[in-house]
Amino acid sequence: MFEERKKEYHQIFIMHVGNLSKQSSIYPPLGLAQIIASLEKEGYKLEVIDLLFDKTLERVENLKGKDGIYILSFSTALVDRVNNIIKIIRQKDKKAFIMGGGAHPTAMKEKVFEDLDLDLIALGEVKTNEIINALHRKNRFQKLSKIKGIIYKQKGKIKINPAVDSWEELDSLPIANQGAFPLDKYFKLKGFRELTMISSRGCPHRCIFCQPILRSLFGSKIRFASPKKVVDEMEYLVKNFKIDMITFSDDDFAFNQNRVIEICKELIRRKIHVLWRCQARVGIKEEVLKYMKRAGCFLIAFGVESGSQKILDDAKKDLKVQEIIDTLGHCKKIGILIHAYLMVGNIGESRETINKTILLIKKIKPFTFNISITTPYPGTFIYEYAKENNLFIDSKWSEYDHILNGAVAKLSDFEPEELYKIKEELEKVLNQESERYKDLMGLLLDIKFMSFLFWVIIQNPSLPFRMLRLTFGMLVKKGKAFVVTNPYLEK
Ligand code: B12
Ligand code: SF4
Repeated sequence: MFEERKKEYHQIFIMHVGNLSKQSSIYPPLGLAQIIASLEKEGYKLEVIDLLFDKTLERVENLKGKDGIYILSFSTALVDRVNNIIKIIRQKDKKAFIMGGGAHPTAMKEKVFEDLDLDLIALGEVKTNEIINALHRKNRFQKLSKIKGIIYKQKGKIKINPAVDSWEELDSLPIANQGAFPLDKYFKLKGFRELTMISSRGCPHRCIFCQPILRSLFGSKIRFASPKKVVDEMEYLVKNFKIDMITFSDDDFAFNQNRVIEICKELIRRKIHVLWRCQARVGIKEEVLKYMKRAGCFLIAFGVESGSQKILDDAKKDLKVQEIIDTLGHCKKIGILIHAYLMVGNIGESRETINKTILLIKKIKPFTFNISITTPYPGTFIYEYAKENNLFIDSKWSEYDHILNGAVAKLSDFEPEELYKIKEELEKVLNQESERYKDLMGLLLDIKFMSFLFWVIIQNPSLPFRMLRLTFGMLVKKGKAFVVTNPYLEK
């Protein structure tokens, strides 16, 4: 079979289209790294083009692709850049087959073809191997017509295939090949060696600013990698890339708390000493938090969002303000640092609800934070709400970034300019209320944590220098450095 494919071999380009000057966090892209690993496993040779560090698109202009297959993955904020990239590819490679996937194409479906001259889009977790195999056959369109979850153009006509109805077990996937990207550039830019992992896919919750796009990406059920597979991958990252820390990208790492305990036990049993952090929903039990700390988890990021119960209820967060106070209080007691994701400008936001958020900040005192302006991304319930109620302000796709921009619709009492001011006001309160030095001292005085750190440093002797620089940077930048890790960000 492979021989047959080799005869009609196409060059395959994997393109990371990120934009350094417009991106708050910098990581090698996990979705593409996963695709690379799967294609390499099938024997395909790939050209990986990381455009993140390129201000201009000169490298795309210099590409020598002929009859190439181009794989792009992007969120809404990147649409304008993707558009420019596609235009250049079309000029250079007349027979190019350009495909896109990730959050934006999945949300927009066939409407994406109105903005972008793509040949095919993948809705969520589609098996890229099947598409590439089909493209290597003479009767490619006949083969494509059998693949679920794709929309493609055939002689200018849009063909919509049925949706994906079964998803792969995470344990059967190869480890994402993050090493295919220029990791040293990433590490140098950030000042520390950090990679991401994802140990579960999907989120069954129903928050209106986030769903149902996640269900379209990964299905409505949450899938988990087994504790063994998770720890195998952590060990692989430690051994191969000498990393300082691992950040889990799972939407809710602790959805299954027994699994978290099993992962921690496995890490402890195999004596794997690595620092890690994750994001999770409020509600993790104290016992689980204790295991996490013992196994190297030093920070948890929580979707706190608002101190107003009404805002939380209207956003269908299924969360009580008191639960936030309790879980974050347990973290403080146990000595796990807290990162709080907060939002301003949700539907119904008013001076009164902002004051409630300020009261909550005064209680939870997070170590670090970020505040986003509620952004109705395509594929979310609030996007539909904003559309139906004519609330959108005329914005470019590149402004759909809840951290760096975001006020693309008037969802609340506040005008966009007022939201930026409120964001600044909350930042001030967060910095005043934070107990950063106390939280850090807590870690330094924790004998068990320090002996864990001792073993981490034995394996990674240059870590203390980077840790000091990171901590110093974070204290100077007042709590935002963990999130805004990109010094080249355009203000
Ligand atoms: C982790 C994460 C990040 C990390 C990424 C770290 C990393 N190492 O990649 C960081 C912090 C960098 C990030 C940044 C942003 N993010 Co983000 N992020 C996520 C999160 C939680 C997980 C992404 C992930 O790693 N998934 C795991 C991988 C394996 O899946 P995947 O990327 O979807 O790829 C798979 C499939 O989709 C498919 N696929 C993907 N591309 C393609 C292409 C082709 C051709 C094919 C065939 C298949 C295919 O195959 C892949 C393997 O199975 C998602 C929510 C979610 N659960 O998806 C939000 C999410 C994608 N992010 C979102 C947003 C808004 C952003 C930011 C704009 C916000 C911000 N300012 O931080 C920026 C955008 C940055 C940019 N310029 O693109 C939104 C996107 C909404 C939208 N319509 O755009 C999401 C959906 C969250 C949400 N619900 O709002 N993010
Ligand atoms: S905001 Fe978090 S909890 Fe809510 S649906 Fe999205 S990922 Fe799940």
